[in-house]
Amino acid sequence: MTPLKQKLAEKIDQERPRIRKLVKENCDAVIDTCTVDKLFGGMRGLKCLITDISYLDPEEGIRYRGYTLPEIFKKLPKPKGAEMPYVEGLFYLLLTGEIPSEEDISDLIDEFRKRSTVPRYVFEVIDHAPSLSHPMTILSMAILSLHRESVFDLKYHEGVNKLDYWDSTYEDSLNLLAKLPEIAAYIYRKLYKEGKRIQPNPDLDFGGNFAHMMGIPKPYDEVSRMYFILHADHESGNVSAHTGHLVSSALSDIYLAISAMVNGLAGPLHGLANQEVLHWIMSLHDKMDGKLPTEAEMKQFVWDTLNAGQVIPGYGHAVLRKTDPRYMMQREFSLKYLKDDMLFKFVDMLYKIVPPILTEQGKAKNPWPNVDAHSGVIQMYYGVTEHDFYTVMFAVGRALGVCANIIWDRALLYPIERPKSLTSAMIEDIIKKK
Ligand code: NMX
Ligand code: MLT
Repeated sequence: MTPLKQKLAEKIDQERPRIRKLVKENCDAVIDTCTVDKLFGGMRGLKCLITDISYLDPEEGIRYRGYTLPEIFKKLPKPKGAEMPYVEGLFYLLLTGEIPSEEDISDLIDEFRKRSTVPRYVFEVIDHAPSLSHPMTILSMAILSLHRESVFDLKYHEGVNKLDYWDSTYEDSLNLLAKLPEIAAYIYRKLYKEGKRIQPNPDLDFGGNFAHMMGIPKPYDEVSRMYFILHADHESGNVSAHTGHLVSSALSDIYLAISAMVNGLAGPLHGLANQEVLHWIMSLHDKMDGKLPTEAEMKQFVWDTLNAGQVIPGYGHAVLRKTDPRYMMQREFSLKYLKDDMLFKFVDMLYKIVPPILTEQGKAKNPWPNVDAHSGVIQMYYGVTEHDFYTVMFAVGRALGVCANIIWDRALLYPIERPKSLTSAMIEDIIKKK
């Protein structure tokens, strides 16, 4: 057993009795109640999911295993001379709750390297995707095609003990994560760079290798590390994480679950918002003919979008009630490296103009920007000008958190998810009786 798997096995042995006791001794304790508002309102805020991997505070933002993002970026080990930490280190933290040592990271880099060979048929799936397929559709199909490699599926059909489900899920997760940077980068090269594949460099880390296979020189490796870490997890209730959990709760393997996760992320109210933000900003940029709009022109542009019955992409959030710290970290990065970039200036203006307008309109509960309001301009600055690709990178990052969650779901033997539904007439009846 590798040191990481060994550590995980020990943690699982500690956690299992704790959770069993918690449930056994408190099975009737009330945590939340489901009101009609929550029932018809997309279960907003309903406390009905569990994860120990991350927690989203409405005011503070995300914590991974108890650490804020600034703490994560400070504490996790970095490649020599780099500003951004190893993505491998983040995965180690999400999985074990511990900050890894340099040695732990080099073991994990090695593990990923051994598992990184992408089968030929995956490239063929990408090559033969119907023309005009969105990159997220192609990513989902590529991941789905790997289903035949599942170790979990094999062991399950051989008749494995349920206490060992996590073990083969861990194998599947590492096998998939090791391949994702190359799959994503190849989708990019196939769609936008005449299909010219760049072979992986076995000496590089997760983020560094992705940048290399995209064909973009340094410091894009730093951007990739930052991007994957920022997008890795956002507790369990968001559509992508919840979908991954839900699908895997049927004991569907990691390939089925992560492919489904990708499909959820591909919606414009979720991860696809990063692409929408760039389409939206570029429509104004093109109209302005290279000039920065005045404050009045920018305000008009925002109001025109709202008055057309559309949302302002990249603004608002179901849980957050302040500026997303993931936005702030990207803003700080941009102020350091691209403060004179024209598109950054658009984003900067929107940061000042949109929240008061959304507040004046009085609908959005959170008028502040989320992660997607910022990520695209950084990508544009470093040469990834194809907006439709941005959510693919979100998906690579998100897979790290969702895989860690699914491994723990299996370890703690969380059951198949199956809430109860009612008809609307039954709800009217319940209310009448009250
Ligand atoms: N622009 C215009 N209207 C908005 C916005 C916005 N950015 N955000 C919320 N509203 C509206 C919303 O459509 C709803 O209108 P109505 O009453 O007519 O149905 C009303 O304000 C109340 O919505 P909230 O309770 O504030 O937001 P909710 O929790 O339902 O939705 C989002 C959260 C994120 C889906 C929503 O804020 C939104 O559509 N934002 C724009 C898309 C976006 O940036 N999504 C990315 C989220 C982050 N991610 O990566 O997933
Ligand atoms: C996410 O990162 O998943 C988004 O911010 C959406 C959410 O948390 O609801």
